[in-house]
Amino acid sequence: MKMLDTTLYFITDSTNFTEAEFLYRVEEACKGGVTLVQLREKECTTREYLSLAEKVHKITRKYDIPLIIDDRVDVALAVGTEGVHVGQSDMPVATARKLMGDNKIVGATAKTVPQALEACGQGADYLGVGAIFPTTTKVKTVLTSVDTLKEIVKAVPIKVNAIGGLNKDNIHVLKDSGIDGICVVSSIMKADNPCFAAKELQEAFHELQ
Ligand code: TZP
Ligand code: MG
Repeated sequence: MKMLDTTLYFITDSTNFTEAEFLYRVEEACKGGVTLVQLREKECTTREYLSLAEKVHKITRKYDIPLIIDDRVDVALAVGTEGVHVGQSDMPVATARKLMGDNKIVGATAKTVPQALEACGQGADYLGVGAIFPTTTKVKTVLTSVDTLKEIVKAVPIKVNAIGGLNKDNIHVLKDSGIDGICVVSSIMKADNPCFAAKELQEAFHELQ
């Protein structure tokens, strides 16, 4: 049985950090109560991705938090992480599912109801929907309205997380949207204190329920 708590889904960004500082921040986020971690690297070589994934996996395992690899099924399989996340221009969910097997977590990005239905039909365990707000994180995305987010939540039986520009002071817009959790990069990655930031986000999300 796959354990999947998407309440506070932390997506990493190592840009502008030394490896030591990056790993320290990931560990602090784990201590602060994130429920899922995604390693998201856009610039590095495969060798570097593997090496970093192994180091991050060592940390997440210590806290019993599933580690998802963005985009790269090969890296996820090689390191033995708990899952993979695919976007609309990455490998289709059905292919990722076939390669990963039924016991691993496969997540997908969806910005519309048809995309959500397709990903769900192909075996996705959860969806990341957004960007809800403009983001400072390097990503090719467009804004998704809270109304579309709500339609997606109603359309699929799997977990749905909101993503994009989310912080403790703006997630109130997601009240009554029916989402299962939030995905954040900057609010934890760039926080003065990532552990405290994770705790505050957990509290803010629970206040919405
Ligand atoms: N997909 C849509 S928005 C986004 C991704 C990966 C980045 C979210 O980053 P932040 O810093 O939480 O806005
Ligand atoms: Mg991708």
